Amino acid sequence: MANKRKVPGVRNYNGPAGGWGALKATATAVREQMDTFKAPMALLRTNQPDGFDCPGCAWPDKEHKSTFQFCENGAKAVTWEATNKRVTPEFFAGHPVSTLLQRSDYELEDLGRLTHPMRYDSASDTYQPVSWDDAFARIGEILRSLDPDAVEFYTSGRASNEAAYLFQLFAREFGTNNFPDCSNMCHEPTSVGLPRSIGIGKGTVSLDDFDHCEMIIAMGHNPGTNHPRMMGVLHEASRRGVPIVVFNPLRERALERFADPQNMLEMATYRSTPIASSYFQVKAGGDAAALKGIMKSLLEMQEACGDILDNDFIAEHTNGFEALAADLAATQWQDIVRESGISQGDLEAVAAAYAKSNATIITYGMGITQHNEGTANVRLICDLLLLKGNMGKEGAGICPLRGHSNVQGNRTVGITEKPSADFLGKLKDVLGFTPPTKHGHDAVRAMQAMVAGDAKALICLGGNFAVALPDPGQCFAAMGKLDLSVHIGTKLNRSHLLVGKETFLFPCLGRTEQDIQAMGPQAITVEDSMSMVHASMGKLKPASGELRSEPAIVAGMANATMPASKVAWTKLIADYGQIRELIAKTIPGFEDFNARIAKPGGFRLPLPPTERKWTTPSGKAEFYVFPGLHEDKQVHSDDMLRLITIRSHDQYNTTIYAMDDRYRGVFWRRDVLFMNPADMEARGLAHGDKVDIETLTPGRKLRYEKLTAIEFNIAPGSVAAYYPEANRLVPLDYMDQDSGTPSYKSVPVKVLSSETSQ
Ligand SMILES: Nc1nc2c(c(=O)[nH]1)N[C@H]1C(S)=C(S)[C@@H](COP(=O)(O)OP(=O)(O)OC[C@H]3O[C@@H](n4cnc5c(=O)[nH]c(N)nc54)[C@H](O)[C@@H]3O)O[C@H]1N2
Ligand SMILES: Nc1nc2c(c(=O)[nH]1)N[C@H]1C(S)=C(S)[C@@H](COP(=O)(O)OP(=O)(O)OC[C@H]3O[C@@H](n4cnc5c(=O)[nH]c(N)nc54)[C@H](O)[C@@H]3O)O[C@H]1N2
Ligand SMILES: [Mo]
Repeated sequence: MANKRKVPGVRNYNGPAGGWGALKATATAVREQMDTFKAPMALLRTNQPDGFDCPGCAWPDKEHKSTFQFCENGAKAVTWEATNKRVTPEFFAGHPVSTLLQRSDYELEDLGRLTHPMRYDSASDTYQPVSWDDAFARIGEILRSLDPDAVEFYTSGRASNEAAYLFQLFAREFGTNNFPDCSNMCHEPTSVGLPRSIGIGKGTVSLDDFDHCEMIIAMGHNPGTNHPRMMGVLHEASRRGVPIVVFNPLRERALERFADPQNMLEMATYRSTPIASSYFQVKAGGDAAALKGIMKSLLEMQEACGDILDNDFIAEHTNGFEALAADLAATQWQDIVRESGISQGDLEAVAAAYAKSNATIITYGMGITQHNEGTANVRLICDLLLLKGNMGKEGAGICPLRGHSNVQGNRTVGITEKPSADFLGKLKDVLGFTPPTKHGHDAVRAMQAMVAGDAKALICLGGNFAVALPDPGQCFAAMGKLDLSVHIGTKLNRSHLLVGKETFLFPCLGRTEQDIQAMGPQAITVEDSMSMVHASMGKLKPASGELRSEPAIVAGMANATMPASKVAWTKLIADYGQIRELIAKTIPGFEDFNARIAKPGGFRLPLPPTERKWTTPSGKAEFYVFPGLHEDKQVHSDDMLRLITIRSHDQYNTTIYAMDDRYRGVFWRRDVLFMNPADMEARGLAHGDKVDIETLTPGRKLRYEKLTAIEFNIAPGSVAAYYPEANRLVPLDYMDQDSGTPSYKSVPVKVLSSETSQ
């Protein structure tokens, strides 16, 4: 690489993750968004027993007492919400929607917080202020004229349990189970796969388990950026000598080396701690093959020397071992090596380390779920854990890293398009209306219904629906066909500007802000990645006097839509404790909800697998057989590469905080394609060349032109580009059939030099 051409904004990053760079970035986030006197108050209140839950990620804290002030990306999430910048009615009056659409996603959100309820006026092509009551009345009028199943109710995972619970009551009393939500693009394979294997769609480990584990396998997640508070746990485990085995196509710096900003010695001496003890650059979509290889090797070891598997556990607690063993025996090593991109020797070494460990945790993220075989991947992880009884044992278990800070809670309180009969029965008994039983739409199906013109209205409790989904060419146009769209948000984004016949934009309180209702200040609750439920109380003065809370906005719409509603909306809003009473009566595990959140740290929802209880139909944990290794047989092309879409370090999903990706060495730009040098050479490309990318799946022709190809340490055969820009290459119907989650991390593509392609 000595004589590599210089590419503007691209350079090697040689330091560890964390360290002084993280402290500096925290200070910059504060300086650019907030008053310096307000910032310490906000940051110090984050994840404290009487403060608010960090809107950054769903990683838990011990007794909800975090060392948050050192989490760089948490600080970005808080300062971004608590910014001094505002988007006022005067601003909207001077900026027609068509001109705002010219701005980048970064520029749109950086305009600041929304301050007033607004309604789109097509004559002037501007958003105009509207009173809350007039807006609610008009929305009610339109909704009443529609078939309930033509209305989509989207949830993004920042909404509180209370807001989400009211949202699902509104939709179900209105008459539909159409609940597209961000989880459908994220951890749905977990929600679908885990119940089939172990009876519940949630992770089984607690923070304490990390203190007792003997091995960690980290698959397909980038915690230095997306779950920075997890780095403390990995740092600690590494210092204890726990092997940490990483599977990731990209060399992610935080998984290699990390300097803990709380460790005085490391900070003072500029030292860092290695994180991964072994780093395997699996091919995009190659995890199923890698997992099968590790398991095949374990069974071979068992045959050779016995005493490797936990046979008592397998006999007492599981079903289906023989079928799994037969499938693994029939799977050939050469196929495993080809599909995973990892040698037989390496997979055998992982199996040997795993065999030795008495307690193993497997952590995983989007690198596992966002594939055609996402659900199978999740279930294969379970298989590997079950073979050695690594469930319901201290220091062991499965640890999905959830995305949005309350996405797990939203699902728990009823945001699902496939509700159980039990839950619907409880709603009927307690609330007195008959909820619909017909299954509704998830995120992709909701968008497909909009594209087809069958869905007429979309109500978004947060998020950036059209930008988060694949194929903007279809999604953006479909937004314009709607009779009604309603967005509840904190900051302006592109989905808000893709207006329909009538569109309303409602500004809401953020998690950091005080929420005062008729009965006084209100707390909300959230559930973290480890099923801990706790209260969160905003402390900052709201960004504008006109803001309403999410529960109040949902209740306002529901009241105006259903004058004869059985739900006492106004009473529920006066005191959120009343909403929690309803949750306690209709959702298992929430008994004494109000009393239990009074305790700092809250409480843990029931997780039967931690007691080796399996709520599957058979009453046992189920081994799963994944036939074959390959994820799709439709695409054959010798020069195919698999495209991974990833988050930069300065981004929160579709929210772009700034234009850098420090740990990957990319600065002030996002228009790059990360490539393996050998793949570049094979295509006659040099570092810095412009390339055009084409999707190879049958169907719509998807293209992204003039990205700058850069050499990166990424598995051969895999390329990576930033989400959401690269969504123009992801087909809307290319997904995991079990869960409906788009294959955002393994799109078959062809990369051509821009000079030669046409
Ligand atoms: N600061 C910040 N925090 C966040 C978010 C954010 O955008 N910014 N988003 C939140 C949300 S909603 C979510 S879901 C999580 C996302 O957190 P992550 O799960 O960490 O998500 P990604 O950054 O999309 O990518 C994960 C990693 O998977 C790897 N990968 C890609 N393909 C494969 C594969 O085939 N196999 C394997 N083994 N690895 C692969 C990529 O190289 C990358 O390192 O973070 C949450 N927290
Ligand atoms: N190509 C590709 N696409 C992906 C992914 C990928 O890895 N690759 N990841 C997928 C994943 S994991 C996810 S979770 C989805 C994310 O999809 P979404 O959840 O829909 O998107 P976000 O970018 O998180 O939403 C940002 C908007 O939320 C609003 N907001 C922020 N805070 C609040 C709040 O407190 N209340 C309300 N009401 N609104 C608020 C703001 O207006 C902001 O503009 O994207 C998915 N899309
Ligand atoms: Mo997510």
